Amino acid sequence: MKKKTITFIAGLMLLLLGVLVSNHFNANSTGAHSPTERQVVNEEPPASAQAELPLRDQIAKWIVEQGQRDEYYLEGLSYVEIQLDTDSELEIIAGIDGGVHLGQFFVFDSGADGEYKLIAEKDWKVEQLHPGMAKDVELKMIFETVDRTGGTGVDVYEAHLWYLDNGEFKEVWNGWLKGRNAMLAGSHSLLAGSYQVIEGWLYHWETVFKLADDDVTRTAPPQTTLKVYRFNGEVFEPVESTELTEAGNKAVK
Ligand SMILES: [Ca+2]
Repeated sequence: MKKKTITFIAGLMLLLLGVLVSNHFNANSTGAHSPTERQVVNEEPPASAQAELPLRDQIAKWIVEQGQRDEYYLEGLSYVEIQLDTDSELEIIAGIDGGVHLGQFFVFDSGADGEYKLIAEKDWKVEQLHPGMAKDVELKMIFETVDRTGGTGVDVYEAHLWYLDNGEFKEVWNGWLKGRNAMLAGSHSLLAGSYQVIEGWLYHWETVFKLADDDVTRTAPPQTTLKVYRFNGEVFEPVESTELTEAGNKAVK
């Protein structure tokens, strides 16, 4: 009987020891889970942490969420923050450079809720995102963006004039600054263009040189044409040449 009692007590002690050791390991293993739980949390950061993404990543996200296309070459993304209108928030111009004549142009405006909205998406390949020459026409700040288009044997630089009106992007004029055409033998040409905006009128000149197939030899005297536009409160609309002729006749008289 004594031996049985000793065995029973020893067994009880072993059991107790077993429970203690088991609790100890459970406590440790619970501790070991903590970092895993933190990792899971890290995979889905709270909204406040998402708002702290680098701006370039945020812009890429807005383009994917708000853009018209299914896919974008986001590796070619660049942007500038810039003041384009009369509200104090900066607007954002972004561009995607997808190759020689491929690209997109975006303008984002900050809404009343502080969220940036995509207000313009154009298939323009823009080599300089910072817009040029803001013109004050009827108190509207008008900007210039030059887009490079073309294809095989054709290379065109086209100016686009635009402004923001209460969060709306409005293109008011477009015209060529340069055009090289070497697509077909016997009809190569070079176009050089320029424009000026003066007191609500826009003057656009184009000079065309016909070239031999070597793209150097001029085969005819250059031809220059002038087109005149007047701002109608919305866009620059062409002024009829008869109207200009009548004005010219009056000036001569
Ligand atoms: Ca602004």
